[in-house]
Amino acid sequence: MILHLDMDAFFASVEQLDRPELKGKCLIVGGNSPRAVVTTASYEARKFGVRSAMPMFEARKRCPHAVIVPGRMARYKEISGQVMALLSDFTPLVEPVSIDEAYLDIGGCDRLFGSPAAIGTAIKKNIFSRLHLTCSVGIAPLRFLAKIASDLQKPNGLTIITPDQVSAFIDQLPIQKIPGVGEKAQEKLATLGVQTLGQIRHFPVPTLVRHLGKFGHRLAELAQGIDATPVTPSTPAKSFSAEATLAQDTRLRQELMVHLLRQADDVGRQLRRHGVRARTITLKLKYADFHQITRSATLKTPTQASETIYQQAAVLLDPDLLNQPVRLVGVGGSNLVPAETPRQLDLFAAPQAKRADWDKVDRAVDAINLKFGGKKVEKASLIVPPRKD
Ligand code: TTP
Ligand code: MG
Repeated sequence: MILHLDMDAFFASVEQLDRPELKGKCLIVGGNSPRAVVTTASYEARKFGVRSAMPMFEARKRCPHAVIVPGRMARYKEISGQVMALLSDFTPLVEPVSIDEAYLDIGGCDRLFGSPAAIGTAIKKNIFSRLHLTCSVGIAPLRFLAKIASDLQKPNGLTIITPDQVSAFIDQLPIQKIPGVGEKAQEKLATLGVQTLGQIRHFPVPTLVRHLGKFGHRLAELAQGIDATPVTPSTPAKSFSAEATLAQDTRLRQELMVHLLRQADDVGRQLRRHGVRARTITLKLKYADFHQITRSATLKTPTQASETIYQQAAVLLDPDLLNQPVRLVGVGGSNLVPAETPRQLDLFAAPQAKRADWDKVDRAVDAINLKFGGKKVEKASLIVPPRKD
């Protein structure tokens, strides 16, 4: 069985999570300029007819009391990573397909978790209790039906199509519900008198191909209950990095160091989230004339500690490199090894007692930030002091 999961009103729900005063309210995520469109809207706002991709002026007309907030992509990506990590607790066969949806092959999960319904319920429960967000889940023997099913009872839905329901479901399935059938295909199919997927079976494949190209083949297969697309887990990352284009070009090392501190923090968090350590740390600089250099160092002991990454990046940022203005700075960790690999102890390092255990510090900070959402704990040196005026 294939499970498809899609978060409910994802960006809007994350905003309501981080700003509880917006819970239960009409909320629109999107720009505020005259040409802006709605990115997404809370289900409360959808009751007034607000939809993704609608011009903002139209959305405002339909729902004048809605709160409009700009998007925070970095935060949505962070939560998306947490959702995907949670899913991989159930099976390694997780294929993320967008920021808020994934397919899981739950074929092998039944011994551990029980029936497909039990697995779907457990996943929903887990996401809600750990991330305080709702999602909708569809489960079916075929991948395309799982996707359609997840949409049938949104929000907070769980829809299961059992093997013996597949044939009847296909017969009555409106053709526009099939992923990939856009307006054009729908028009062409209407000229053939096709309204449901079941009706596709009345046509020879060459006729379908003549009208729809390659997609005709695919529709013919789907109509027969064949969808061979496997769930393909994403290939593990080979490196993690963070970079920033500066508001103003600079030659000041101190200024670049502040960026490196933030970026090392970010890279460390990514490494820890993925359960890996980096053996190689790379500094990247792009100069005002756009030429770019990198400097790398290989550590004796692979790390996932933000502080170690920062210290190494600082060593790499030789003052000689700053003979011309810099427009972009970044840091990366590569040459990854699983975090559980036993580490060679550095026998000649400074006595352990005198060094802070940065691994522990990082883990505690990650846990607090995961629990409370967002960056509740940050390095003091990254906090901008309040202005006195
Ligand atoms: P969707 O899953 O399509 O929408 P959604 O999660 O907001 O709502 P639903 O409950 O119907 O699933 O998209 C996921 C996120 O992707 C969405 O929150 C915002 C973003 N998005 C865009 O940026 N542009 C778009 O046109 C759409 C549809 C979504
Ligand atoms: Mg969604």
